[in-house]
Amino acid sequence: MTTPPRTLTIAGSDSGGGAGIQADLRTFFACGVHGMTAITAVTVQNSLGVSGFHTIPPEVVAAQIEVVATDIGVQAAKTGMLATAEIITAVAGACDRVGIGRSGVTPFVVDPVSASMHGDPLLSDQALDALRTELFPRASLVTPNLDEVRLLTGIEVRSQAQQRDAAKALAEYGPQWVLVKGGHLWDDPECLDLLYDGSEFTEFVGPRLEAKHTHGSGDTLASTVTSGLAKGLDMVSAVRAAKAFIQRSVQDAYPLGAGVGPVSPRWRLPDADTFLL
Ligand code: PXL
Repeated sequence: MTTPPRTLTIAGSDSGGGAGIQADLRTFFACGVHGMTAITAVTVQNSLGVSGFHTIPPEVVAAQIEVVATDIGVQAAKTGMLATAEIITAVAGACDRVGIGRSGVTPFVVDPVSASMHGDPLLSDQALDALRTELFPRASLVTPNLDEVRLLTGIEVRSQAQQRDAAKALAEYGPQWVLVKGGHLWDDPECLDLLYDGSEFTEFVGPRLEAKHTHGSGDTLASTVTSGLAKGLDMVSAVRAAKAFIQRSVQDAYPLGAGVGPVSPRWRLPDADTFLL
């Protein structure tokens, strides 16, 4: 057997198995890459929300990145929940040392996770600034949803035209590409994800799916893009593939507990339900 492309997620654990590290690893597996983890925080979480979290010391986060990169190698990396400014600074330093991000050769997807879908904070207020100034300039791609756009830029997006303004504002922080996800533009009958490279826009339009169970959808999208980049796809192709992947995974989401269930890539394993029976 040959070794598959390797991807690294720098993110938090979701004890309920819906989002975060757990969603990323599931997606990496479904996309045919070997997933590795630098865990930043352990959340105490079920389908109803996050009731607390414990952060990992910044130097331990950095060390996780460095040991896997120097031995196993990383073809593309992503971030999820980073929790604190100190962790973000440690991640930026470790990524520079191993060539992840724009100062190196390894594509780096920064998903600026700031809160759970229930509104529970996953990032301290001081950390927003660190995200903008320390990670965005290193990012190959940033993937904010509209709530994150508001926190990061102050722009309240209510139309597709304002989505373009937001992409331009975010590009000022120095990422190579920006993907402004339109899923939270609830009145829009379609769902536009807008990709911007600082000069040109590429539109990815899909139907607005009536979905109750969408936990982990942002993580799954970013992990799919990361997998595509690890396999050598260009950014437009990786985002196009990821949009198709997340649409299908939202359709396959399942109920879990009393709250919100996770999106699921199990459609990639058609016989999983009957296997072992
Ligand atoms: O879906 C965003 C997210 C990322 N990472 C962790 C989370 C969540 C949402 O709840 O808990 C650890």
